Order: sequence, then structure tokens, then C-alpha cells
Amino acid sequence: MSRAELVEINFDGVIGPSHNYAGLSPGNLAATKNRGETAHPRAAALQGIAKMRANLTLGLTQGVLLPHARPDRQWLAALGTGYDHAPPHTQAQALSASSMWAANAATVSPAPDTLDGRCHLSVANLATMPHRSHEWPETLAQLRLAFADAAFAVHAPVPPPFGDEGAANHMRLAATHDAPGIEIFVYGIAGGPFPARQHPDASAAVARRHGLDPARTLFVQQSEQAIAAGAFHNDVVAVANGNVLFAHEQAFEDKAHFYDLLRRAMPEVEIVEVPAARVSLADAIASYLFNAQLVTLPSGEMALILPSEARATPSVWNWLQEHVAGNGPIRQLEVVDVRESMANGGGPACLRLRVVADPATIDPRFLVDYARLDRIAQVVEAHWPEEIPAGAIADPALIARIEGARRALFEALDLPELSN
Ligand code: SUG
Repeated sequence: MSRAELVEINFDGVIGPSHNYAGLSPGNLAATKNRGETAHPRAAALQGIAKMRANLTLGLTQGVLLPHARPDRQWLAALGTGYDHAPPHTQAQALSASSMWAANAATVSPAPDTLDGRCHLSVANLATMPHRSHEWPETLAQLRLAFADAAFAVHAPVPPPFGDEGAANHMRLAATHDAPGIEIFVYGIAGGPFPARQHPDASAAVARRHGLDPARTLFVQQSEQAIAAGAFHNDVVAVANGNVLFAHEQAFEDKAHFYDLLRRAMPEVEIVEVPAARVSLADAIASYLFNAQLVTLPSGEMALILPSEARATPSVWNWLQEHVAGNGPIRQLEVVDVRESMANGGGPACLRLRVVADPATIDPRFLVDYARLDRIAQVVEAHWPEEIPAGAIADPALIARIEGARRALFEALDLPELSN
């Protein structure tokens, strides 16, 4: 396979029919604040689909990962219960639609970076949060199906207790997507009152398993201040694409050392730092400025795909307008509405997993064009619950509807039942 065929593909998690606001993630300020609000799964999924359509219109290659079987009956059985008899917090943990945040599905090292020339994917164990700790078996099943070709190596998760949150704590810089890159693993040690979710030993294990070149691999500590301010994942305070690192001034614990190592490993790197004096950490996190998709368009220019909350935050929008008006590397701003996901602390970048690969090597059922997105939207319109109020998750009729909705989607996409 010639490297010219490698492109970046964004795999978005289709937002599942059980999307609700149970406030399950301490340290995730949006999710905690919106606990008990009424969620709108149908609108949420349609927002995600509209974002994917907009990406296609920008000329990007788009894929999907599918909602997991929820409630997770296998997980409940392992806990010695069925859904109906489980305590309310266990019901909420079994029902969460959190697999929508595909950035947490896996860490991906594209073929040009690895020793054996294959694209390596390590499924994340998400061990820190109970409601996310049982995502990995179905994620693994989906990835094994989508990336069954010999061009890929799909790894089971790093064993707990070494928490791994996948691509949300990983960045890649490369002159072009198909060139060897610098891979940056961002781990957490402390987060004030909140858990640091990415264990440094998990990052090191993933890098070893992927066969990365130590000279082109950096391990960097996320700042305690950022985690304490609600940046529970690095991708809430930094994002990389091509030769550009776009980060908040307070994203990293020892910024000077990290930038120094990075400039030595990649002299052409362009670091675009947003000073705290212009955009506070609080504004960056509330608006999800950095949880944007920084993408290279077919024209070669870079665009930033931002949540509408970024446009509504004056400090953020002013900084962005100045950057685009000046000579900065980000040339275009694209605003998307993913409000339902945002209210659970997941922005545009959380919803997607980036894989650099030849699309011809991927199971076509996981790739989408407009027609396939229309088909997904039809199933969502017909089957996804319009709303899930806080108290509704014990209702057996709602649960039956959620399970039927996912089944209808799998049938429409010609996918086999993967679990439960
Ligand atoms: O793990 N929210 C997710 C949001 C994940 C965002 N992902 C990235 N930044 N890449 C989380 O905190 C809330 C679900 C609830 O409370 O029901 C939640 O899991």
C-alpha cells in the first residue's frame, strides 16, 4: 500500500437512544451541572448527524461507531443483578450512552509511526468512571469488525488499575497525515478535588504495544490546574493537527520543558498558545474552545470545527476572530450545534476518533456518505426517544424502546448483533 492512500478519517460516535443526564462524571463540570435535566436523545443524535454532514461538505472522510447495547445486561449480570432490580445508580451506570464520545474509544497510532507498519489501535479501558468502565468490550468488538484488515492491529485494553482514556489524552503532529509523526501522550497525576483519569503507566504501555519510536514519542503531564478547573481530558485544553499544536497556556504542568522537547523533535512545529489573560481556563472549558476538530481541508488550509458555545463566549470568539484575521495557521472557523452532547461535557472533538488509514481497508459499513447518514437519520427519527426526563430511567417501556431503537439501527446498517 502506498502512503499516498492514507487519509484522516473521523469516526463519530452515533449518539445512542439512552442519552440522558445522570451526572455520572465527577470533575466534568457540564455533566455535573446538568444532572437531572431532561435529555433529548433524538435531537442529540440528529445534531451529531448534522455535524457529520457538515464534515462531508468540507471534503473530509467520515466514519461512524455505533451506540452500544444499553442497558449493558452482561455487565449487570456480572454484578449479580438484572436492570429492574438494580439500585438507581447502577441502572444509570448501565444505561449511559457515553460510548458516543468516540475520542475515548481507543488510542490510534497510524502506520507511518509504528515499527511493523500497521495502524495500531488500543481500546481504552476507561477504568476511572464506573459508567464508562464497561464500554470496552463492545468497542473492541466494533473495532475488530471495522478494522479487520491486515493493515491494522487492534489491541485489547491495558489492564486496570492503569486508567486509559484513549485518544482524548493523545495528540499527533506530522508534516502530513501520511508522514511519520510525533506522538504525544498526556497523562494526569493530580487534579485538585477531581480524579486524574489517564495513568502514565497506561500511556507508556500503549506506546510500547504500538511499537512507537521512543525518539518520536513524548510523555507530558497535564496541569493539575487544568484538571481541577474541569478539563478532565487533555482534549479540552489542547488539540493538534499537522504541524500545529493549539493549546491553552495552562494546559501542561511543565510547559517550557514540553515545548522544548517538541521543538527539538519537530523543528517545524507551530505552537499556537492562547494566553490565560485573553481566555481564562474557565472560559476555555465552558466554551470547549479546544475541544474543536482542527482539520486540514482538501485545499491544504486548516479549519477549526467549534461548538456554538465557543461563538457565544465573547473572550473566545474575539480571540478566534483576531487569529483568523491575522496570519495564524487556522484559516477557517466552522460552528456546529452539538448542545445535547455538550451538556454532558462532550464537544465536537469528543464525538470523534481520528484514524489515519486507507479507506479501502476499512469495513464499508463503518464509513458514511450523505445517503448512509440519511438512513441513520431515518432510524433515529423513527425510533429514538424524544426525551428522557430524570426520573424515567426505571420505566420498562422506555428501556424496551431504547433496546429496539438500537436494534433497528443495526439492522438498517446491516450489522450483526455485537453483545448481550
Ligand atoms: O467521560 N461525560 C463524558 C464526556 C467525555 C468527553 N470526552 C472527551 N473530552 N474526549 C465523560 O466525562 C457524562 C455522562 C453522565 O453523567 O451521564 C459523561 O460520561
